[in-house]
Amino acid sequence: MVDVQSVLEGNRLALSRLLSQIENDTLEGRQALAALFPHTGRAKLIGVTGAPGTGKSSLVNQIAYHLRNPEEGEPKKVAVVAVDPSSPFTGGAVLGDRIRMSSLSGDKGVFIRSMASRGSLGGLAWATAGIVQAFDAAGYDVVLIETVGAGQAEVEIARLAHTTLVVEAPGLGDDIQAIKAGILEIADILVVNKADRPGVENTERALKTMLQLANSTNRSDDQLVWETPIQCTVATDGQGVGELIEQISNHQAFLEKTGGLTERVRTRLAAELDLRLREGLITKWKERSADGLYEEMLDQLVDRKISPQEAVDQMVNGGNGK
Ligand SMILES: Nc1nc2c(ncn2[C@@H]2O[C@H](COP(=O)(O)OP(=O)(O)OP(=O)(O)O)[C@@H](O)[C@H]2O)c(=O)[nH]1
Ligand SMILES: [Mg+2]
Repeated sequence: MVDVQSVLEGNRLALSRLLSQIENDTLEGRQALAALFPHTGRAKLIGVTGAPGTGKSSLVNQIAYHLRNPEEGEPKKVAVVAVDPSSPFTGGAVLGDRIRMSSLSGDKGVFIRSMASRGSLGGLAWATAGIVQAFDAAGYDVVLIETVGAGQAEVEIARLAHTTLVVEAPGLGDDIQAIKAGILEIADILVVNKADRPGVENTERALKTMLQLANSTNRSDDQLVWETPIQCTVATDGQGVGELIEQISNHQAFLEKTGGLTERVRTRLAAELDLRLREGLITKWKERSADGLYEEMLDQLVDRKISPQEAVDQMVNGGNGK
């Protein structure tokens, strides 16, 4: 049984158990998340994505360290979710991540969870959403979500975040193949990491050009447009990380001022509501319809006797007899 009260009180063992339940999508995990939901919505969610090896984990480590040891104000409680959908190739990297995070080990104000992909990528996106909610309810002020930016699932996961950092590095980006339009679109802040390496200026210039192109086509009359900043960092020694954190605060202030935060949260929750509604309706339909009807429809589709749309019309609007 998941001890919801202990999770709310910040008990790490209870939280850790809950995270496993969520990852395995158990009934218990779902029930606990439902009980915790009223206590969510407080954490700041920061997505960190980008091509493999650009330094995302090192950067997350640095950001977490800065938030734990601020120059002024109270240290923040920080949670990290590292999502690794390409685990067959980088199975070792997850462990590597943990080691790289070691400057934070032993710090009770930090909780790190690595997730490898199992089952569908879509499932991974929803499991990540659940894990983020659990951290939120457990009182973590900031949740950093690291994904390797490549496919749809990563973009879905990035959509969870209030502020998304897209991390680039010199060398990879000279012809900017690493940046697809989709990934640029989700960037609230572009980070050029490994700024100690040659070619930083080229990468920065190329990104600037791409941003200008994107902005000139997306120009709205709205004065309240967020101009995506480009921040150079060296994640191995922390250069530029203080400035990056400032940019993150600027973005969050911008979202609050313009109502964008509410809008993002609403869009995200609508996506979750749609997904669960679909799931619920399909289950209900199967319960109520005649045995074998679903398979029968599927057979007709396979034989090309009926189109998927026609099948759904029949299944929803009649023909199932109940
Ligand atoms: N020179 C230099 N090396 C860096 C910098 N940041 C990270 N690295 C190195 O780059 C390598 C990859 O760093 P990670 O932080 O694991 O990169 P990642 O993007 O998380 O990698 P994946 O999760 O495997 O995609 C490591 O050897 C880091 O030490 C930097 O600013 N400068
Ligand atoms: Mg990593």
